Amino acid sequence: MKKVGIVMGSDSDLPVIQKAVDMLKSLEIPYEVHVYSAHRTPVEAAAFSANARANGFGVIIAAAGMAAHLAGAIAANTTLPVIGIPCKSVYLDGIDALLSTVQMPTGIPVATVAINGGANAALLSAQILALEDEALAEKLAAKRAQDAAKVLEKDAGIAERL
Ligand code: RP5
Repeated sequence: MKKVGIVMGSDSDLPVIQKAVDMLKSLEIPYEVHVYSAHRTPVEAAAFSANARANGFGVIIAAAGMAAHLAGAIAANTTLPVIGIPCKSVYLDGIDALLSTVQMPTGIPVATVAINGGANAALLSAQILALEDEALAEKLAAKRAQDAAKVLEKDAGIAERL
């Protein structure tokens, strides 16, 4: 199976990335995690992205906060699908990173998930890899069914209590 590359702009983004890592682990998807910044280490970020396809990656997740250029900078150097996670910082509740990540100009797409949406970034990358992997597609379908069963259990509990 191809790997998921996970890049965060700073180790302060780790709590968000941890959610993505946990989800990938639960689905037994191989991954690699790096701290590369679009601003502080632009050369390393570009090199990782430019070599990602040759290095066995199928999708890249890029998480950054504030003026979050990382996902766009990663996407600029690869035609692999790039999923951006806008991270919430202390000042603007993540709206700054959301707009920076989602508003990519035509030609260089970034699939942006919710602010701090680490788990969904992992699930979306799994769905992309599952296009060519029937066993993974079945795992994802089973997870959806389990999640739905949990909601229906809660529904029954609430109906009983109220
Ligand atoms: C961004 O700036 C990082 O992705 C992080 O979310 C934010 C703050 O970085 P630190 O100052 O905590 O390293 O580039």
